[in-house]
Amino acid sequence: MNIQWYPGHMAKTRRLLEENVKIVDAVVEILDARIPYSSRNPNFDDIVSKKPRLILLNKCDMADEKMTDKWVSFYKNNGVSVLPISCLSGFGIKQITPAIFELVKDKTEKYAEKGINKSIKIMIVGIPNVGKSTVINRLVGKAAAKTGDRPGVTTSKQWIRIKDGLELLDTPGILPPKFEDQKVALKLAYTGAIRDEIMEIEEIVSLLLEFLRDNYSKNLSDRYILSEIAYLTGYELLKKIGKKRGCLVSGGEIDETRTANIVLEDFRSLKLGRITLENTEDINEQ
Ligand SMILES: Nc1nc2c(ncn2[C@@H]2O[C@H](COP(=O)(O)OP(=O)(O)OP(=O)(O)O)[C@@H](O)[C@H]2O)c(=O)[nH]1
Ligand SMILES: [Mg+2]
Repeated sequence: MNIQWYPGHMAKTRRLLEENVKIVDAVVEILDARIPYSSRNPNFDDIVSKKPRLILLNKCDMADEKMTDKWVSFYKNNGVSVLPISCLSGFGIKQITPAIFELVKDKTEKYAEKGINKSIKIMIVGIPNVGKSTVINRLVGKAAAKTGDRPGVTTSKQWIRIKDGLELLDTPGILPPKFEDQKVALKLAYTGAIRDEIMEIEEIVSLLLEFLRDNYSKNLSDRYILSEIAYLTGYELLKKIGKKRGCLVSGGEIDETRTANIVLEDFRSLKLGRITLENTEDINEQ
């Protein structure tokens, strides 16, 4: 299996980020709380390295609460400013603006000394579909930026002024040009950062089922009313779920593609519960 996606517009976006980083005061990087390691694009470290940075772990409403706490401590212990948030529930949203001003404190103090009245410019970056535009809309209090439940919704830059002397730059999501590790690519596929059309869905969902079997077995067996799943492979689990759901093609065979789509949709719509796909302890093995 090989998941790869780097269309031409991503190279264009990289240039856009490189040009605009020069004129911003700080960068807010948005991650998906379900994959706080895999949703980091290592390229951002090169592009935005010289600017103060705040990390937002978005979509906390979908992630395992205990794991989110662990990830927040992990980043804090590594000296990174981080806030867990949810655009859906509103959790943590009020803390974002103060955290941004804390980040650029030196600059605003200098402005104040010199009597300069200049707004602070922030660039929002992140891989596709993590909620960059939604965070901006939350902060501005209206639908100023286009959002959507698929990767690649924002296609160019857009400056949005929010109340407190802050201007935010929305940017398109970009993935690294190459996935060094297919495990990372897989998690991006589950969470919707990579277009579904390019994936071998039965295979990737079988692997998701193995992860759930090992880490969230109760969620899995409750959802599909399964028993004794510990020794089943992901593919066997897929077949079992297909049978339970009556996903059959003519001739009585299980419709694996349809079943895989059901499971993926259940995962993405929280029907399997709040799930975090990676642990702070795993990342050394990545
Ligand atoms: N459950 C949940 N969904 C969210 C949250 N934030 C954003 N979303 C959803 O995630 C999807 C993607 O949001 P966008 O804001 O368009 O993501 P983006 O990062 O701007 O994506 P691109 O512009 O394609 O790179 C939308 O369906 C949002 O409604 C959140 O905190 N929780
Ligand atoms: Mg967007």
